[in-house]
Amino acid sequence: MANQACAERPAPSADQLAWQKMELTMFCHFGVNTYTDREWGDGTEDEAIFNPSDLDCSQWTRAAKQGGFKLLILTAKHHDGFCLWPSKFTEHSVRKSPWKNGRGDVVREFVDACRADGLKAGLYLSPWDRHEKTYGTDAYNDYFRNQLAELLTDYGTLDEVWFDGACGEGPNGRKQTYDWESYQALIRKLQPHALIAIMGPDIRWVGNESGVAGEGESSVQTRQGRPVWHPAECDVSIRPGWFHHAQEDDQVKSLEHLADIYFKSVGRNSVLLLNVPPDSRGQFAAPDVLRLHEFGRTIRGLFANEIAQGVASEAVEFGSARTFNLVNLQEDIAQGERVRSYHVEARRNGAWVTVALGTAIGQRNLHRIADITADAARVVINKCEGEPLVMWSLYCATPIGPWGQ
Ligand code: FUL
Repeated sequence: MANQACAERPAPSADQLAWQKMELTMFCHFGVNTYTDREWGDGTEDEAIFNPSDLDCSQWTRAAKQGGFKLLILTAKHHDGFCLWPSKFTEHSVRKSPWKNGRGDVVREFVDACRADGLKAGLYLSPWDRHEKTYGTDAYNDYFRNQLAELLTDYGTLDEVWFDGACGEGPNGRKQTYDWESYQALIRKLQPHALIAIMGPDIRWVGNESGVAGEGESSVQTRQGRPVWHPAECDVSIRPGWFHHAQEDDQVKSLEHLADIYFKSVGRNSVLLLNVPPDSRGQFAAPDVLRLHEFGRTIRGLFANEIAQGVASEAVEFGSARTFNLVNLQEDIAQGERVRSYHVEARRNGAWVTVALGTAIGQRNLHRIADITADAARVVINKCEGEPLVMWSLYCATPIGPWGQ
């Protein structure tokens, strides 16, 4: 649960804090849709179609690491109801697939690969189930809790459980009343460190699937009239679809687009959840792997040439004129968010000019600015709740994507 000790200024729980500091997380959409070439299955898919020719989850984790990603989330069950693990509660799973003669378990291979590579693991479990016959009745809530319990008990520590709010009709044409409270209580009991995303209290959907947070995105949100810590997550796919479709292999987002997403998510105090879908072999396709390598190299490169760093309102003298085009600001969010308005100034020819401005800072704010040559810089805090706990740094980066607008 979020630390609500100070009602006026909420702060993250230790698990939320660790999650926010990861900044880069990855979604992996994989399942029967990978084989039917669809985005939403209808629940009538034959289990036999799920048959990865060469599943290699360590290929996913290697590529994720190269890209700088710290946590991966697998779609254990999507809306079609097909389970990537051999659930005891349904026949509609890998158990009925020819893959590994029905003895395969993608969830197991996934969590093992994450741990072997030092990455955190999370699972997506769709409450909407278009296959399960009990869907639309009370019995489905038991079914769903049973499946959750399997996943939360049999696969070691999980760091995130991701629920979307999709609630369509099941195979009987009925809709389900989800018992969210009981799902959440079960997660808290069985995996107290797992953060509950979207339909849960720990992680907030940013409100679009383009990977873009609002300027001044704040982790402090009002719930029932009270301020609470509810940080934003930006989910977006590296491709047009969430699942792999071979005909989209040439539509992997450009490096420029991904860099822009980085600045508009991580650079706006949010966690990026980038979807990279394995193909029918059970591996990331070559263009995605290449892009992840490029992305990791590019993001690391942004911060390679530091010009100056300072804290709060201190003015830092460079000693000589230096050129910079990237401003990084961070708050010590363990103490909550304090800054509510700031601007960044540089001294050029003896005069201070404003080069960037913003409202909330939080975990990180990044500003891509036009090259400026100056001999000193400072951050002016205009509005702050208490003492500002701000660190800032300036870089001379190689611009990528939209810059300085
Ligand atoms: C949505 C789903 O309907 C999409 O298929 C995808 O899984 C996305 C992340 O969440 O609610």
